[in-house]
Amino acid sequence: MLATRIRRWKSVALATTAVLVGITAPTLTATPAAATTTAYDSTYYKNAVGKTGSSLKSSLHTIISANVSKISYSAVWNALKVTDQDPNNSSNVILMYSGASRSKSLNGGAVGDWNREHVWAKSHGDFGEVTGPGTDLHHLRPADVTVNSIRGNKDFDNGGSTVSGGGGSLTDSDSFEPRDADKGDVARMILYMAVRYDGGDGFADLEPNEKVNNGSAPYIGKLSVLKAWNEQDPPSAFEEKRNQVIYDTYQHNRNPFIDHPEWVEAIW
Ligand SMILES: [Ca+2]
Ligand SMILES: [Ca+2]
Repeated sequence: MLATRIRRWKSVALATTAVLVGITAPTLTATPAAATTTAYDSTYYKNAVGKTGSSLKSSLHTIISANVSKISYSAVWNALKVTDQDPNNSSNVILMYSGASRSKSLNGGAVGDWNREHVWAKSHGDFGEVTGPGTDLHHLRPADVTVNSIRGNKDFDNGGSTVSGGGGSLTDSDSFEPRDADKGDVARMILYMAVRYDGGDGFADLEPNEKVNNGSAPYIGKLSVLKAWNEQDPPSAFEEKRNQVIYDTYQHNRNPFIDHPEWVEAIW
């Protein structure tokens, strides 16, 4: 609650500034994420607060890997119906990339359905759909079947042509750019995965890099673009709520970059 309250205040302040200087909010000018205080700093994050660099990353890895409940891939369907519920229509979920609101009952594999998008493409590190990174709700989102297929296993970068039904997302032969409202979400999910999976649990050590065309290597690019996206699109109430639901109800771990977006720059 504390984090939400402070961030709402920051959003108001940013919007006011944008109006004063005569530009349209939300601005896409990247400014470093301000340090945030959350209700979890003296508890969940107590061993990480005050650290930077590899020391912070290592502390966060320990924190977010401890006492985690893992769910099966089939259980992901029902979990997403809760974590990604449309705040304005409890029968629907909000889809990644397109931003569309679609009936929860249209989960499946046909055109017009929504399915389970691995934002960290499951081929990058080849973890598939087995319980672990393949079922980690912190990077799984409902997405339109067709848009999900267009994203495929592409790395993230700016540019390309318009994705049909993609809500303003762009793509070219080797990369995908989500619509503006999902840019920060993508960045924080990718960087969560990099901290959570460090090679010690039978899965690959996932890490961001500066490339596209990473293929099946356990990397996702481009880090510099993801860092900019984290700043351009700060955590929303929707993103904070899903982090809380995953923590309270499903996995009992948090995405530190939703709570503390400034930790992206502190590590990378
Ligand atoms: Ca967002
Ligand atoms: Ca890693």
